[in-house]
Amino acid sequence: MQVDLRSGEQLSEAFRRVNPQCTVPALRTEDGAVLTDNAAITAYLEARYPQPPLLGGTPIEKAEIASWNWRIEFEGLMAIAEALRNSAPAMANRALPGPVDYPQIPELAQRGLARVQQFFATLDTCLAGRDFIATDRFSIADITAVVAVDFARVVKVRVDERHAHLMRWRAAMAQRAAMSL
Ligand SMILES: N[C@@H](CCC(=O)N[C@@H](CS)C(=O)NCC(=O)O)C(=O)O
Repeated sequence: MQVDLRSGEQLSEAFRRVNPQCTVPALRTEDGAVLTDNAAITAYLEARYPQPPLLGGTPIEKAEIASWNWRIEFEGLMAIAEALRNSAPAMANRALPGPVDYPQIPELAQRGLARVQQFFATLDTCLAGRDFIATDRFSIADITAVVAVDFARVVKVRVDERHAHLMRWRAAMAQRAAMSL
């Protein structure tokens, strides 16, 4: 099911019946459960389809990947959302996702932008001398980071020559078969 966020379909009665939190993504599993958080969907899919492991193999790999994935969500995706949602006229009163309206706080948009710049610098430092973000293998952290780096375009932040490692990594990610689906 496609949900058009621009026209507010996530707030419709039909979608509220699927996910009362009015957010995407939502995944209905084969046995009818509805999972409404990225973390839950990721955990379910890894358990259901364990190969290749995207959440790590060894205990320390699992920990490193969980740590980086959380940082990318918190320092990257949430910073972008903070910048966008507190400034875009189309999101007036929609500063947070969900069924409750919240007004924009312009200062949070400014802070969000600063955090996005810092996030790009953090990823660039992380990728110096390595091919993947969390471990020496491709993981969910790389997937989340591709989404975050690309999504930053909505607040006009792009990878440039200040981020040589990040640029190399993003070009390598583009070569992966799944990226051209
Ligand atoms: N609980 C969800 C929240 C995801 C989320 O915030 N989704 C945003 C789009 S990326 C959304 O549904 N926004 C709806 C809105 O802006 O009203 C998760 O962690 O996966």
